[in-house]
Amino acid sequence: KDQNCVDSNPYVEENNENVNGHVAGSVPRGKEPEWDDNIGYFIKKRLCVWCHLPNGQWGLGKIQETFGDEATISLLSGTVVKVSTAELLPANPDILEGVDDLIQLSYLNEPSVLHNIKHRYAQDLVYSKAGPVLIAVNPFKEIPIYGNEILTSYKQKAKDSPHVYAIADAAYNEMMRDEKNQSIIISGESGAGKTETAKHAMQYLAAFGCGNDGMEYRILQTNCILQAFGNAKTSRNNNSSRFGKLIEIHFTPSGKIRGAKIQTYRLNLRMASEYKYLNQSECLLVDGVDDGAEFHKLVDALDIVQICKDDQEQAFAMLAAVLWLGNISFQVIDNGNHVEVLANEAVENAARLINCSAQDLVLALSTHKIQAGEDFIAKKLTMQKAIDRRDALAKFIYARLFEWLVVQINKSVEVGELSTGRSISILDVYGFESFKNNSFEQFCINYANERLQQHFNRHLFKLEQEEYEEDGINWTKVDFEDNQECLNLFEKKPLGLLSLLDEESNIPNATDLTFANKLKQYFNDNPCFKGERGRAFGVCHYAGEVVYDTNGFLEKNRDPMHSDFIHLLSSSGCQLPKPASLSCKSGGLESSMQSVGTKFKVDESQLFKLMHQLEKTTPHFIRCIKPNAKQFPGQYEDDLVSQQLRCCGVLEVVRISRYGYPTRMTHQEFAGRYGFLLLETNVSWDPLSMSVAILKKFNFLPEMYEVGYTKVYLRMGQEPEHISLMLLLGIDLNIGRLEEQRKQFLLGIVEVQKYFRGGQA
Ligand code: AD9
Ligand code: MG
Repeated sequence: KDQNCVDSNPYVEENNENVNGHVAGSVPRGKEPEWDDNIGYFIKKRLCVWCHLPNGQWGLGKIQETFGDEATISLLSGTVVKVSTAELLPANPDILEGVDDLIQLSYLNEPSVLHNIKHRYAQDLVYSKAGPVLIAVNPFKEIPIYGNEILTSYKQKAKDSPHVYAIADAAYNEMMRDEKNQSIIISGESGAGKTETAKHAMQYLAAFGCGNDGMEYRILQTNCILQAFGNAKTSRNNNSSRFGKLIEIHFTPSGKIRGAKIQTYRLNLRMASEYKYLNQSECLLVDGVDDGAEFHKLVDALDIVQICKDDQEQAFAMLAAVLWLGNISFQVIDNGNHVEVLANEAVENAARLINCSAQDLVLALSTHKIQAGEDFIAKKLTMQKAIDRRDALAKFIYARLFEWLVVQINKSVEVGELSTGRSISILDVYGFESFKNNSFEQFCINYANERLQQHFNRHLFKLEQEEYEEDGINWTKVDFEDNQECLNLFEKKPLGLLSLLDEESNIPNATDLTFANKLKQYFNDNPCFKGERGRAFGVCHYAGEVVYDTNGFLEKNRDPMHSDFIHLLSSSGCQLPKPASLSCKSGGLESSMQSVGTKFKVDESQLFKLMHQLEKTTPHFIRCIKPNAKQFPGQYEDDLVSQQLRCCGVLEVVRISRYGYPTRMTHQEFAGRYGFLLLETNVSWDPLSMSVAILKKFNFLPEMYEVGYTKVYLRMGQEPEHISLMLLLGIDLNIGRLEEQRKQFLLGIVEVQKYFRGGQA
């Protein structure tokens, strides 16, 4: 590398605008003039800028003049506005409009990224790349980009535009090539399209991994069953998964599907507001959904995965028991202090279906056993406690039923001895959540996401750095500001949020308020923690700050299953899912019930197991984006999208990827493409020497490139002086210049044509 070719260009554009207000990493760089210094260049060249308008939106326009800190902008809409220069961000040249991969944008700022995704979305291009990550924006309508034909063209590499098929294909190929397990990690908020994306990925794998035994067909059918029992209509998604799922698909050495294994995570039965018995939602029909037809599909799927008719009958009987439980009501006695169960058909039916006596059920629902010396006495419950109990029992039975189904399905698609290095796991989990009111559920979900994010960061850096090292280039390791500190806040023992929550949950007189106060006392100085008023506290997550209300934290974290319940069900001989099969392999119903109890808690061990499993795979990431809250096609709400992009760290990823060397070409490619620009004859004609000669000739700044054994590595953000080469590379604002020249050239042709037409006329 020639150290003498440093030139003093004032326009080293390094795109370090920062949307989140912090710099993601520190990278050795050369001169780095502020964007302010570049404004003059933008005025001179009449280049477009984004300006933050008083209404909170971003407007695209050109700077007319600047005066001190104020700039006059003429918006493309025709209006002229005056804004502070601090509210301006550079826009990308037209030629970069709608690029496949955000990494290609010369300017990586929030409006540019939003605009790019929006521009693509308007043309039904719902997939884009953010470096190695696939972004999938939910179209909320059928678009003709799936099915066998398209699938085949991805397989044959006839198509390479961003697509979930391309991700599945990469996972499959890497598995075959490296004999290493792969994972496809799909995240995004509720309704963003995770489950649909997971299904498309499975379809792709099933199509190319199909053998002769129909196993792939059976695996696809599992979606239908789990969805029927595990999804519900919520205010955010008509078909919302109430469980997280990891499906591991195993392949033979020749790449055929052998079988699969499904694990589910925390069935979210605690969000009662979203999941109460059926009629309270006042919504029993969903447009475009034919429940009868769906039910037939379900029964077919149950047949295909070989759940026998008897078991199917019993599964539906258990559903009925849950519904009857919901109809049980209470009446007050003892001057309104306590309640007893109203004897009616609901009690009879529920008891019959659970297979216990009505009397036992009544006792379990309306009384609480407490120990008095050697004896237990039954104490009557208050109305609220009785209602909570009834609902807890219904949720519990439903959770058992669902678990039983997963066990049955796994039996049907069992792999036998697990192969190593030939599996692809697809993870469909809930993404980061930040609402106006955040409770225990968000606390658990965001903690899990904090862990996944760390997995994501580590992987991203590791991959990059390994390649650089192998190719022998100077690579100062990027110290990425990772989220370890936030994870420590959660996980440290004994002084972490989770330990303290467990501790407080076990203190008899503790309340949510005492818990919140304890946190404030211990974490006052922790930069990731923010004490808020009353019962609230804030956590600075990687995706932004979230304020949690501790109301209900202790109760939700405690084991909700009272011993009387366990007793009731274990002595009931409850019909379906037969207690024996219910309890999986380990012990009886009682032990499995306790494990469900603990599953409602923040389940660290489950998360650790999942992370451990994922860490052994090569990950592929998909971030799903929900373009509007109404589930309508064709609507793109800027605010909603930008909030999600921030939450899933898309901008960070692109930024990280660009701190490295996003443009890599083998010396053959590089020399082949630009060698003709070398007019000198004294260059030796081996590709590496030619690469070096090209870089020298065009005065590349030394900090902007590296020459490896096999490739040339270029950073983003080259400056106008390097026009010809960088134009050809197509990665910078130089492209704008090329575009200008092209426009001039085309205009010239038009003029010539006009001239001739005029002449003929
Ligand atoms: V939740 O966290 O489980 O509540 P998901 O899984 O992220 O959520 P889901 O996949 O269920 O969302 O998608 C929601 C709806 O969006 C689907 O029911 C479809 O109607 C719609 N959708 C999602 N992806 C696509 C797609 N690729 N093409 C067409 C889609 N419609
Ligand atoms: Mg889902």
